[in-house]
Amino acid sequence: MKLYSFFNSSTSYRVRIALALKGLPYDHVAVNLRVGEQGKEDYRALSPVGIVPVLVDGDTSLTQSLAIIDYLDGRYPEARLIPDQPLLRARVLEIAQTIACEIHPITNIRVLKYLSVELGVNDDDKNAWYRHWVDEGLVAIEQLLARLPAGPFCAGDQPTLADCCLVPQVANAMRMGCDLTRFPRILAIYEHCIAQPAFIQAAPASQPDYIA
Ligand SMILES: N[C@@H](CCC(=O)N[C@@H](CS)C(=O)NCC(=O)O)C(=O)O
Repeated sequence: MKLYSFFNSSTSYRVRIALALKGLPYDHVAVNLRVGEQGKEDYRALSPVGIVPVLVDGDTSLTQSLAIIDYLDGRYPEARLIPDQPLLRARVLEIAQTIACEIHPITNIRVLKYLSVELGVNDDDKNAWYRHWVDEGLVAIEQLLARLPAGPFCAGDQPTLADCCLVPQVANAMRMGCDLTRFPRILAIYEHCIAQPAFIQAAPASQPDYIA
């Protein structure tokens, strides 16, 4: 398998965690978002929207981190990241989609770039936008986590898709200077996860394209 990824991309980080938790080897292909490599024509043939990650497995090429993880879970079921049990599955998806559908799309690079380049929003206001939507999403997630089985991970004793999404979102929020002190559950899960070998392997600083 081949993963097109950028070290700091939270969506690439989601898939890297899933691959590491499943112990699946892959080749890393760096797509430098800082210089716009995601917009190049040959890359758009793989990712029509012009985003990372892209997973290539044999002749199959897939975009969208949640779809990729769902594919990996079906094709390489050890260890399962999206539970079978209907309610637990829905709860895990609830956390994942709150991040992937409510927070991430409006705090993504091209949205922030549009705010500053097209609408003339200054850096302070752009950062306020970012922090506002992250804060609102994390307030919801802190409450949603209380509905899941207690444990060191989002859904109890085993990592799931919810952790694959939560850890990169928290890492980004920390990098952007968000105040997370009101989210003790989220922080406890984050601290636990980042100490696990698979999460260390998937972290931005462990990637070959990492820039300090
Ligand atoms: N919904 C997509 C979002 C992917 C996405 O937006 N990735 C970001 C990096 S985290 C990206 O490539 N952004 C490039 C851009 O906005 O130009 C997924 O989950 O894979």
